[in-house]
Amino acid sequence: MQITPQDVLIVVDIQNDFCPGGALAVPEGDRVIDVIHRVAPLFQHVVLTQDWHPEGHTSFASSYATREPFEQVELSYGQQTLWPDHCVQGSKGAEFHPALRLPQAELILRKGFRPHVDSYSAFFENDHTTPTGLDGYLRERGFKRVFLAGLAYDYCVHYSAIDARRAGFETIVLRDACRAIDLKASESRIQAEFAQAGVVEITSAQLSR
Ligand code: VGL
Ligand code: ZN
Repeated sequence: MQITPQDVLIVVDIQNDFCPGGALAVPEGDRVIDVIHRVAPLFQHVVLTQDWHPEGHTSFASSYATREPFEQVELSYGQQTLWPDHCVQGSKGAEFHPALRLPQAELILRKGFRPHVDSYSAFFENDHTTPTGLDGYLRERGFKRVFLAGLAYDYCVHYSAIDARRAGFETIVLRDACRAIDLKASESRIQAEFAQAGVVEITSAQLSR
């Protein structure tokens, strides 16, 4: 697949807390970094996302007296999984992994900063109505295709891909440049959803300039 100037690579949440040793570590999360470094030079445009929660965020189990991480709660906008405290604004865990080197990135899109709404998708928060502004940005920049890489495959990458497609972008997930929090539970369901939505999955080796 040949990269054009109307393509953008969106690198999702390569932050310390999502990598081994972090508060919400994705198994082998740091392994995507080399893959991303290999493909990024093919792209003329790169955007980063950063999960960016205030302390006491509504998605943190610690914000509730009687809840544990990975339980579900019912919030005003529907079911929400509770997580260990992670990616707290200004913390070490919220910083990009120190090995990540993409100084050419043109935008760092922060999400999840509203105290009472979580945001898996880089386009819409979990209430499915509050936009992050990314759609408008990409549209105004004239991009037609969105390529996604990063963490976590089953959350932020998954929901960002579905929303990118819904927003009208051709959407391609670089499968080997992603890792999941819980792949067993989710991989076949996500792949069916991608197929249904028209999101394409490829491996990074299929890219060329
Ligand atoms: C994410 C869980 C909680 C993600 C963010 O970026 O995939 N997952 N916050
Ligand atoms: Zn989060």
